[in-house]
Amino acid sequence: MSLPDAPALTTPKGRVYAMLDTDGDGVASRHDYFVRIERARQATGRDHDDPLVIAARTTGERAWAAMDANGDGVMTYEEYVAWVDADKFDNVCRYALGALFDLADADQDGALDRAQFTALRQALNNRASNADAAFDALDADGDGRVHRAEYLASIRAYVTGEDSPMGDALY
Ligand SMILES: [Ca+2]
Ligand SMILES: [Ca+2]
Ligand SMILES: [Ca+2]
Repeated sequence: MSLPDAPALTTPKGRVYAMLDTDGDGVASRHDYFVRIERARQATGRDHDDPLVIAARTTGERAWAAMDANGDGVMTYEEYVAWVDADKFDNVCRYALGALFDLADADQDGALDRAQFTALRQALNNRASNADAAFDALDADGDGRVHRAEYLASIRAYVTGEDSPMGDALY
């Protein structure tokens, strides 16, 4: 298996892809993808049959099926770059990302506090070193909470290459 070109890891899509490659072997596999959901389940203390866990798996299955179009269990970096765009984010990714956000939102009010946000990021294989910076960037009004819509909008802007001040902090 060939690793993605090193420069790719400095681009938004390269960084997202690196996050999706949970075991770091250079290729995002189906196993990598669902390990992230399972880690989020464990980190948020939810049961396997929790409706939110089931929703995360269902939206995850849908997203993975779209990303791994040829169904070989692997989404190469080239496949990911060719696939992801604003339309895919709006119709596929946002549901999977939103369902993961909901796992961490213990009181289901649509916002995460710093501890919940950090735990979710770590479970999803985001870099731990910038968790505080990411939270501060997303918590624009400084009320100590990051809202679901802001979270999704920020990731969308980052992945689709729009100007995103918190993109670097997020990933
Ligand atoms: Ca991998
Ligand atoms: Ca594939
Ligand atoms: Ca909440």
